[in-house]
Amino acid sequence: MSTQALTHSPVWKELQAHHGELAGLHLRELFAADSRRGTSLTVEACGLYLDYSKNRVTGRTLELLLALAAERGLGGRIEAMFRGEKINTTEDRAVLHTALRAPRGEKIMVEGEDVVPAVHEVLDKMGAFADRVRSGAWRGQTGRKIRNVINVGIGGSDLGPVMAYEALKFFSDRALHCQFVSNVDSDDFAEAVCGLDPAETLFVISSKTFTTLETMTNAQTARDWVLRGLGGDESCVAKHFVAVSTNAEKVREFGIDPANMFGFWDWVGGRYSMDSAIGLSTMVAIGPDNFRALLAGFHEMDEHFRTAPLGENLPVLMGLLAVWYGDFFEAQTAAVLPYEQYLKRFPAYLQQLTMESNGKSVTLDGRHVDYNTGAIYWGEPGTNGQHSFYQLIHQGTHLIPCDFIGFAKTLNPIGRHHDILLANMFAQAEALAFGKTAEQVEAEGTRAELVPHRVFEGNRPSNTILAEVIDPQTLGKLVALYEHSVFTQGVIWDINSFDQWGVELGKVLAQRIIPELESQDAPDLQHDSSTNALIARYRRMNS
Ligand code: G6Q
Repeated sequence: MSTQALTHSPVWKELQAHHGELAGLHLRELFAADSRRGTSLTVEACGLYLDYSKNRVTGRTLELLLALAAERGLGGRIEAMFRGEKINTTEDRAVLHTALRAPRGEKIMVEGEDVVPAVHEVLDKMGAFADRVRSGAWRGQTGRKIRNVINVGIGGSDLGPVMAYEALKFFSDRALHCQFVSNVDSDDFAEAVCGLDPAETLFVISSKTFTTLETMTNAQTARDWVLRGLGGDESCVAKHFVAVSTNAEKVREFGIDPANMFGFWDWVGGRYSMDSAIGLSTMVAIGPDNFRALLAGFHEMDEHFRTAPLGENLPVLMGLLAVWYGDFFEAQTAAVLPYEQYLKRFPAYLQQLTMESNGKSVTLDGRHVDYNTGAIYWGEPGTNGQHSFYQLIHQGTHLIPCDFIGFAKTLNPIGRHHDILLANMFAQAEALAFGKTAEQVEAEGTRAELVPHRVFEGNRPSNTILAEVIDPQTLGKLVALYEHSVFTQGVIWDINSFDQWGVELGKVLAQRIIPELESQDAPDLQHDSSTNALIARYRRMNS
């Protein structure tokens, strides 16, 4: 791989010059100049159709971006990840979420050991457990069937499972009521268990480390709630709690039978873990076969990412376009707009995946970057967003590249809903790209003073991803698409997309402040004047 600083590379400089030439060009002109643009700037792979023609790019842009990828050694870096090299250098770990979805029989070596058999052993154990809960063979302490499954976890041990549960609700067993508790805010726990009977409730404590403050606090509260509800006999913990963790000792200490612990490995990063045992609650909800289909979808996209030429590679193209906007157009944010209600938590999931991965400002060898890295990701499902923030995307001063995600078919065909929904998605991408000129507005007879207010400049870029229907396999493909796009961006920026040191400082400071809030005697506060005053006021308000 090139060790030359990114912004000094000849390709980078060419991209800068090219951006200067292209910045004044309108998408209207690009489309007018090439009647085939809308079909040629597209790629179809793994059942996903990506239309990237409404981006501010030409053939030359793509050539240069692909040259940049080659110069940064993207192909070699992809191989290194799949091979299990320790590319997470600051934590000295391999990055092998791709091994979690490798088919039985494939070989992936980590420190001399093939990890694929162990992956399938855990999946089989999860499958047997999920079947027992779903069939009613697993009973609570009083012999009652489990009706409520509550995943307790946070960050990577929550966002993937919640997103997948919501996305695949159609495929879930409706006799089971699934809940997710993540926030240390007691409101979260209280509302999740409101009206539930502990005798019918199973908690899945999902924590890689089994030491995370929020999760352990909620797990302890859950334990108390179950014990209180079931007469205080400690033996009920084994019937109402299972754990997903890499820390067997802590799990045992909590009172969970290690036979009911589902393991994973340090080469699975939290935000890349929804397809590991962290997906246990997802599997209980949708069943082992659907979970396997989800994994098959992930794997199909993995293979595409690994083998497709860079210019026809969905995650690579999306990653390079993100670099193009972030570094050359100085776009600060990117919107993800699923026109599928089942994907309502997908933007929240992507926030962690993208921002915890690429929100970095030093290179792999510790030098401060002199270019933009990861953008701010956000979004809401369509059409709700249209009646909220789309105004700013259409007429505001910020350039916000958008990803529209839609499906040809709905799982709930009712009347005209789906055609109306998709018409809106196509219309928004069209309006953003082409806008409406002052001449067009005038020709409609608009009063002169209103014309500037009703002009849409257009030239707002977007991708459109169209797939057949939201199902387990497609969800796997979509998530893997974004995972690998994030990796592509990280490689170009020469950053470690797999650590998250930025979350540590606040955790440490909170541990210092907790006793200052709880102590009986006034603490000797040694923070800055603002933090001191806030703590003192909080204490007064609670006295
Ligand atoms: C993700 C992060 C982080 C992690 C949570 C929960 O990549 O590592 O979000 O998932 O902090 O950690 P535990 O699973 O260890 O409780």
